[in-house]
Amino acid sequence: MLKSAELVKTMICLSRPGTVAGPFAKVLVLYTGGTIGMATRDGVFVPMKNILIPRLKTIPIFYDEKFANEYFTEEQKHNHLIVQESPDDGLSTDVHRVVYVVEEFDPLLDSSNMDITDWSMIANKIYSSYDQYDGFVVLHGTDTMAYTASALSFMCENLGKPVIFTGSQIPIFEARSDGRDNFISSLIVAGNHCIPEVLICFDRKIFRGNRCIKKDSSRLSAFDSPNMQPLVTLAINIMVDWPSVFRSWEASKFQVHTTMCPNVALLRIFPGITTQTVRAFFRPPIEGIVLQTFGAGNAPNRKDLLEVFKEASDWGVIIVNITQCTRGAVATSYATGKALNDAGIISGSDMTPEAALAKLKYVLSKDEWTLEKKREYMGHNLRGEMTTNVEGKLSILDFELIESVAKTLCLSSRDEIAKLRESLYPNLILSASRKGDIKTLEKLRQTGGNISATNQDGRTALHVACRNSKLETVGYLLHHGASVHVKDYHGDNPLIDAIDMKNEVVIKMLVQAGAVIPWPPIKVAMELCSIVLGQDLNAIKCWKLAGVDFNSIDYNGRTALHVAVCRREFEITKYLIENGAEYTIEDIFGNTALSHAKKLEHCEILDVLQNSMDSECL
Ligand code: ASN
Repeated sequence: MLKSAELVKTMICLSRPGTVAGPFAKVLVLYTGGTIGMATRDGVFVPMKNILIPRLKTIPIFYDEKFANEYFTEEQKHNHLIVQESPDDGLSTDVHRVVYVVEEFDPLLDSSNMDITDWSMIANKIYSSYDQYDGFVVLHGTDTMAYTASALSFMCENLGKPVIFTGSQIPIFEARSDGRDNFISSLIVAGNHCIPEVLICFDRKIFRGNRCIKKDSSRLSAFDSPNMQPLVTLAINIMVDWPSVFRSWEASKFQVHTTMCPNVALLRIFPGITTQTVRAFFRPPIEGIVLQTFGAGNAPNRKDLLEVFKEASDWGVIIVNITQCTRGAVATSYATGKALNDAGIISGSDMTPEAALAKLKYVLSKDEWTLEKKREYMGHNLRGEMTTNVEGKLSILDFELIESVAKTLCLSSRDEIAKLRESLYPNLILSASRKGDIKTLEKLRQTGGNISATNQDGRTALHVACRNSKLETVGYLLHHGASVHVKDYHGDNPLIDAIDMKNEVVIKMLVQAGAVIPWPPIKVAMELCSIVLGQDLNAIKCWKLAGVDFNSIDYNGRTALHVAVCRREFEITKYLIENGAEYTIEDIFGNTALSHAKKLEHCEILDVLQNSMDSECL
């Protein structure tokens, strides 16, 4: 993997890993504290200075000693480490080995002791070394990791490189530590996958930092991202969900905003909460409150409470409503929720408390913004922290295509983007349907996409799902109101696609949803005649399931049965007869299926016709 020993030496001599191109990735590790580097003193875990790097050097995956002895200077050996190269580590050849530098904070902290000053320090460190590294790993205690990651996501403006927070539940020096896996995974991803986000890596998943909560104090899967799938899954392969990666809309340089407003609080509503308690929260110098309400954003519909909220909001306190539920978002579907909205409270959608607090601190500290702008921005998706489409609003940031087209066309206003969406969404919906990607379909639908929208050929997602036999997608579309009646430019509805694909299950689903064959009888008859010619009994059965009339006649007055008898197709004849085909229909030449059978002296077929005659007589 090494390009050449010479190149490596040059890199090390420069002592600036960021300047070297080639098969190495450069990662800066900011070690702030937390269990990962703790040891026991007097029976309790405490962060210990200067032990992490020496101990890492004794763990071969974290330190390739042979390489270091050969290429690192004595000075560099102090804090430069290199991930071990291993032929069987599952890394593909395009994954680079990682040279990393560890900077230990002083003092090292249990994360419960961290605050805004520490967040700013991390932000400043990233800023000052930004150009020299491919990515950043922050070793941090788990207790407040979601708070720090949320805060950093806002403090880092126009971030273009990965910043991955990680830590552990068991110190890295212990045999069963989860820290080794979390740390090595973070290093490899930070060095190799340019995800321009603040992330949390834990238990083989990497989440968007501002979507995380610490959900478990004892299990190794300590984090969850209840309203969003992980961005990276660390299995045999490293799978990045690229379309979900959030990217800054501004084509500006990376910068950090390190001031955060401290005057915010989290108020969790509970049954019977008194007005005095609520009033106490809203006393100066408070500037922002995250209100955690019941379910989909409801609070007691009490005049006294609403008055306090309204008064505070009128003074200029920004109040953001989020749910107490772990999963889901606030909405205004209940009168109790709507009353909050009317009192000037901003919907926080599906933000976590950690993200809502961090965002409020960030927005309130933006002195250059007016109060109106601050309020407006609290309701906007700034760093992928919230889903702004819950109430049918538009959030198209997730869709790379729209984002890049919007950028290319220099579109920025909501109206312009809405127009772009109108023209692109149908194709995105059809493409998701073709792939059977229900998740994306749902996202598109929730963001205002018309599930029955047509493409240039008049085809809908349902046409496409039927054509591609995507059973689940057909079910999803039907259950979300997709029309079974839309005809494309050939006059085909989705049922024709399903028949064409001979997918009996899909045909049944469509028929159950009210689909009917859209063709005129003459076209149906011609099709049936040609199917008989092709001896395709299965296709005939599919047409039957779709509700076809086997007595439809073509331009010569002939039915499928005429053709079946003439062609001596015994099985098909039998099937047609058993399914309502009449043998007495005369074509324009006066011939019936029966007369053909007699002329051809086809005994078996005559028997079938005879039997049917007999049963008719009974
Ligand atoms: N108390 C520790 C901390 O947050 C917990 C941990 O890291 N697992 O620093």
